[in-house]
Amino acid sequence: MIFDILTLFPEMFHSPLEHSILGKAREEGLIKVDLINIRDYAEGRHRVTDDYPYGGGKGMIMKPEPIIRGVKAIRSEDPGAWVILMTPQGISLNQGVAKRLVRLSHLVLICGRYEGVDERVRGLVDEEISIGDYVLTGGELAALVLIDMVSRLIPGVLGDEGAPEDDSFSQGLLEYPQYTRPREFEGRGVPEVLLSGDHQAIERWRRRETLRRTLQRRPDLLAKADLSREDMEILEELKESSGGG
Ligand code: 6GU
Repeated sequence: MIFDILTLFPEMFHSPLEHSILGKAREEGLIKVDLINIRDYAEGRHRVTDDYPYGGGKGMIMKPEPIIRGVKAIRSEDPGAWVILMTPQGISLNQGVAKRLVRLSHLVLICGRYEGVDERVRGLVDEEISIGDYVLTGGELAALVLIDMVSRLIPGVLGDEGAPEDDSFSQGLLEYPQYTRPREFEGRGVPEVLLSGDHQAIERWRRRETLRRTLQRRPDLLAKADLSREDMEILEELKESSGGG
């Protein structure tokens, strides 16, 4: 998977892409991240990339020409590149969107900054993506979130670190509680069943805790989840024992 990043701040990407799983994925050639400075496509002695908004108002707007030139340069090499504008006005990124994007081979992420991007950039992108209903100072952190989410879905990237199928959200539910050594810490133990060696009992306990946690914290997810008859029965029990509702 190739990620091309169009940004005014390529340095913001260095550390997150150098370490841990993403660093290893890059070393192994499973992902390739090219950082492209939008300023390199700006013209004139000062290579200006932003300007005042027509009609007045606060803040600066990113000029269209440098971004559009950058995108055209990438598309001239690979007409199949999928171009995404990172903006709070886009569709919300979630696990389903990441699963769709991982099927593509070349993503181009445009990171908006300042108060916005000239509307004419919107005309040439394939889609616009936001990472949630809050405001960031720019699209760089959002692009990193997207790269991380998509990369870990590429076969081989996670290795022994875990299987994406077990994650919170991949089945539309929250993950069950996990414990490691020590067996007792500051007077708090580990649930007995996890020490029992009874794998069936452990699976049942984990499913129940997954359902309990999702019911408590994210009941909205239960409506969309793929639940068995047994799951439904456990949920009814959990609702009764927590005092109805
Ligand atoms: Cl993609 N950009 C900015 N600036 N803020 C955001 C965002 C993106 N997604 C959520 N908030």
